[in-house]
Amino acid sequence: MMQFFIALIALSVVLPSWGEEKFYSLTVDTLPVNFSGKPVQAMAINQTIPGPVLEFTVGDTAVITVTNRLDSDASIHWHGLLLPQDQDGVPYLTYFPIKPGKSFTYRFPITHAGTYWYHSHTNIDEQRGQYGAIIIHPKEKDPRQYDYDKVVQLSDWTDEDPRAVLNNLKKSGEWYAYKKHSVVSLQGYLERDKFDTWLSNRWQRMEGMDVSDVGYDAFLANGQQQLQLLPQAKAGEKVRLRLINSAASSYFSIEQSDQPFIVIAADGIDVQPVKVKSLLMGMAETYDVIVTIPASGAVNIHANNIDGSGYAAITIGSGQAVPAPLPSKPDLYQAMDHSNHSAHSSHHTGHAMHHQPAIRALSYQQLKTTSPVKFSGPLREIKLDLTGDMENYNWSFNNTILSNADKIKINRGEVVRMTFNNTTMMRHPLHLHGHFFKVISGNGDFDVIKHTVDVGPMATVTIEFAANAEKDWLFHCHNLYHAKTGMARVLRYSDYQGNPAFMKAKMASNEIMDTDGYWRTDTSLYSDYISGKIRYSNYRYALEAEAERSGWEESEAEVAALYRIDQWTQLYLGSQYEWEDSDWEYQLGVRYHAPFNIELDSWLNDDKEIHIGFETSFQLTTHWQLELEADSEGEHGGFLQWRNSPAYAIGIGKTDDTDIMLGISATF
Ligand SMILES: [Cu+2]
Repeated sequence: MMQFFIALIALSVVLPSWGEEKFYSLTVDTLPVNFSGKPVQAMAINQTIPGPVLEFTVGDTAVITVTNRLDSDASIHWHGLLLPQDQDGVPYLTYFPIKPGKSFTYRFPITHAGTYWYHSHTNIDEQRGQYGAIIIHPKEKDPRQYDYDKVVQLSDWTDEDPRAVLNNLKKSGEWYAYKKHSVVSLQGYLERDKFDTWLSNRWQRMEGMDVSDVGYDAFLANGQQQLQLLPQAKAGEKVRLRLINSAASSYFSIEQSDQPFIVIAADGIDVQPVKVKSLLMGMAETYDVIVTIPASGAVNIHANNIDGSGYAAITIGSGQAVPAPLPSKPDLYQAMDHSNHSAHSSHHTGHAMHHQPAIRALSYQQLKTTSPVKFSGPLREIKLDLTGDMENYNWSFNNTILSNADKIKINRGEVVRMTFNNTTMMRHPLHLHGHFFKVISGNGDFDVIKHTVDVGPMATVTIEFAANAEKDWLFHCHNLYHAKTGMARVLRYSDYQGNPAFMKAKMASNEIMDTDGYWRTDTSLYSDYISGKIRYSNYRYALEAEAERSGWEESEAEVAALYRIDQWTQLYLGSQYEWEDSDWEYQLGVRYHAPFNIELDSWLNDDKEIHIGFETSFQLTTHWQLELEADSEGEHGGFLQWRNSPAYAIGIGKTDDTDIMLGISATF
């Protein structure tokens, strides 16, 4: 803890460089990998995934040269380290990205001990393999007893290009439901005798619970699905595991069926030892735990993705280990009652405990610092709603994406209290660069100190930190797909003017922006009906072009420009051409995603009449979907489709102009 105070004090003045220089050289390059049976090009650091473990001792000066051998920009951020702002490694905020073929040498003092990590902060490249661990040893020998010290760095792997993953999520937040086996259907509700829950969830415009976004091909511990550690370890020996969740969008529950874990540090900072059965780890969190090798000679640990889609296995020692629990499928058929907190696994919400609990899953409330930490200074309060939805796959704070938001101004010397109110059904691990904060959890001066905090569905979490640095620091959700679509803010020390050259360079770069547009194309080919629709949209605007030929005599084409007012409402200006009357009609309309998941469309034509249409679909079973549409001009249709992927379906359908017909549809 003392080192931590020294770090805080050191950072309040301009950081001096001192101590022994410790050199590392990191090269970012492509690497052919095969994690799932499919050969893919990854992006690796020094040709390994994860990259090398960097070790330092408090008092060292880190001198790290990063060379970029990719044909795109690179950057490395030192996650959890307190360091001078221009060494933080966030492109266009703290420095310029490292261009292809170029190098950048970081140089910063190592001021606090613990388990940390480093990763790319460019686009979603971290997902491709650009991460590694950092161990910082205290100056004096660690008084805690253990025989071995090992890093276990967890991650998620997809064979798809992460940019394609993001584009798919933009087509539909449910794009990966088939891959994750998490399709929620009416049949599922009925089987659970929950028809009323289906009704009320649909009324709230939700089909079911969302636990995760992406469908992954593998979950890795130190780059392996089955990690074997320390075959030489003997029964009774103690292993310090430095667990790091470097996944891009996966929460892991760390579980075993043997001896409990003893947690000794969270996010690098020592805590009073606490025995737990399991730990929930949000992206970017780290925990140091002591594991004792049981009499069998081996222990088996699973990092289970909380969406139930898979796990990474870690076996320590040699012998017949008791198998760790397999991932359990979350209940996706819960009522989306926003006041019903008990419906969600709340590992982290700190309700005050009145009696010592049995050994259970870790909560922040169970974590206490080893010595009291007090911040003093004028209080600044910042309230952020965590906002977003799977429907449009937009994520933000206070319904405003990073590029549209003002910087959050703070003054040096203040105590900054941030309150997060999660209005979504997803967990968000929020990370603040350059500062540690207290998670207010009922332990007063002993509240746990962290750099990343998990905020559960519909939960409220408060943090406090001492504003003792300078310039700009990023604050963002560590779900990389959420951060990239806008769930981020810049905290600015009010005496800093910013560097306009950063923004100029960013606009000229190929950095993914939260204002970027994404494509979606839908086509249907039925025996008596053909349609094609192409859509280009960003967080606010959309352009659509659609052509339809029904019954081989009625053809129409439509173009529209849409403006999103809020999550549910879009205004549009459109033009429609009908071959029958061979004329163009202009339309001014509103689309509203109404309760019960009904798409309402109301528009005014040149005929000065108001027209109304509706469209809805029902996921009847895992594979069968029913789509219905009708409008006030008498057009109507229904399609019953079978699908086993978000991209393709076969079906039967009928419109007012056709007989019953067969066909296929595709989305890409
Ligand atoms: Cu998030």
